[in-house]
Amino acid sequence: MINRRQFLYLTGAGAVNFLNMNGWPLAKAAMASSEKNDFFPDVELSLTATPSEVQIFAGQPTTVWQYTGQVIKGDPTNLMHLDQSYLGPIIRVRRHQKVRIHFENNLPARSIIHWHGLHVPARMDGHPMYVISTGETFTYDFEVLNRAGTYWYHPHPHGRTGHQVYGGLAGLFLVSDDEEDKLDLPSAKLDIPLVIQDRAFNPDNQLVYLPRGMHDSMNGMLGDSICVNGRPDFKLSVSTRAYRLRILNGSNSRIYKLAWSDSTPLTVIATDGGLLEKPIEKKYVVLGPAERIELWADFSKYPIGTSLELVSKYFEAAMLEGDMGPRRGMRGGIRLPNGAPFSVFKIDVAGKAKETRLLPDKLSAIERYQPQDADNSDNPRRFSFFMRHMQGLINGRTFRMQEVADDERLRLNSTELWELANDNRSMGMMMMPMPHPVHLHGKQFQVIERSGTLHSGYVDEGWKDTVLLMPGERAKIVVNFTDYPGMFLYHCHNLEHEDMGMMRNYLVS
Ligand SMILES: [Cu+2]
Repeated sequence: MINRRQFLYLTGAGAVNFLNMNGWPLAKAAMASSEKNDFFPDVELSLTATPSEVQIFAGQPTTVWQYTGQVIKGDPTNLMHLDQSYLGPIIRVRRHQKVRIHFENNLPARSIIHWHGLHVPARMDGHPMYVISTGETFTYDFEVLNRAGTYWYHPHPHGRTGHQVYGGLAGLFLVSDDEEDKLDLPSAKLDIPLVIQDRAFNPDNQLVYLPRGMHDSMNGMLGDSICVNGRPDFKLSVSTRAYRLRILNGSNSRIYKLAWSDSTPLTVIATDGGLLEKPIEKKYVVLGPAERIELWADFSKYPIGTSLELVSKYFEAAMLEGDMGPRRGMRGGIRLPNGAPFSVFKIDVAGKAKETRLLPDKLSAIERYQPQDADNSDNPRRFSFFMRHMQGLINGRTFRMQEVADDERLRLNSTELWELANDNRSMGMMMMPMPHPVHLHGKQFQVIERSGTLHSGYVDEGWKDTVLLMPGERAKIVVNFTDYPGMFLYHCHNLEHEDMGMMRNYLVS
């Protein structure tokens, strides 16, 4: 079905008309029009954000906010719908495809979509200054330049991102490419998306957001129901063969310390920005909000009837380093605090497979950066993340929509060394210790150095767009700003911290 607005657009009535009908200022529409002249999409999709109901439990359905999608041009496999889930459809495209996505806002709130991890022009990145109101449409045009990997999309309206993502607005954005094809990794039904999110439900099966107010917003939203693909009772039935598990931590604030219940090491094949050079084994993997890992999970060694679990193990979420010694942070009566152990989902080994695939020794080629590769290697740009007086701060500054400070201005075509710090102490005052997962928009970077207590659970071997900093931790990253001038965000991806202002712009020019 093509609605009237799309029809006008497709018949060449012109982008300006289309945009003006949606109440955009003329200057913005004209700019969009000139950009569109030479853009011929391979894939064209519509994504609508709308209030909806999902049957999660027996009895009353749960009211959610949901993305629904349609393929306007392309292949039906460009969108994969999850059954009985509040999550949006999985977008599947190939590298170098040109993608046009019409985002239609049917929510009773302003919103905009951010393509998390994708390297797209500033105007296509979902900066909150581009929010649209109820009934309006924002059209995204971009070429997919990213490597094959597990990316995702979610809303980004300032001050409401936590609320909207929690309500159900999120989906995976999977990219494949020729390099990945050659590996012949487990595909189709053996390639399993797993979006892990915690939620709190009231006795009427409705989502509860920040029930304890201020204390909760400092910790962030922490629910006591662990949902996988939108289901609190998620179970995976597998046969005795190898699977590719794509795991996204889509939680607002929860950190997972993932491990197999039988202590088999995890075999990690990819991170935020796609495949690693070679598989690596980990006793456990620590995954902060927004981070992704892909696992190679071979069940061929298990007898039929085996039950396994992916678990999240205990860790100390609010460790104070130095002379204070370990101490629990403020937890305000949260039933399942960050660091508490639980089962994420169950796996039943139910079927016998005739054959299994073998794990490739080499997955990809990654050119590793050294600190001296950065143009500012003797003088890293330093960003310090902390919370004070209910305000999220980066280098002491909170978010302002259009503001860029001197130390946030970068040169196009530069390679930069950044030092990110989670500071417990600022100006001699003791700050409340809390983790900060730091995300850069529009870029994949490399983590070249870091400190920390959960160190052995970090996978820093590949490309990343989000790096978890536990209290007192620091990480050095190298980022390359070779193209796409303009204003992009960097922020804490604890969504409540982000909404409290722990977000800033960087400007590439
Ligand atoms: Cu934070």
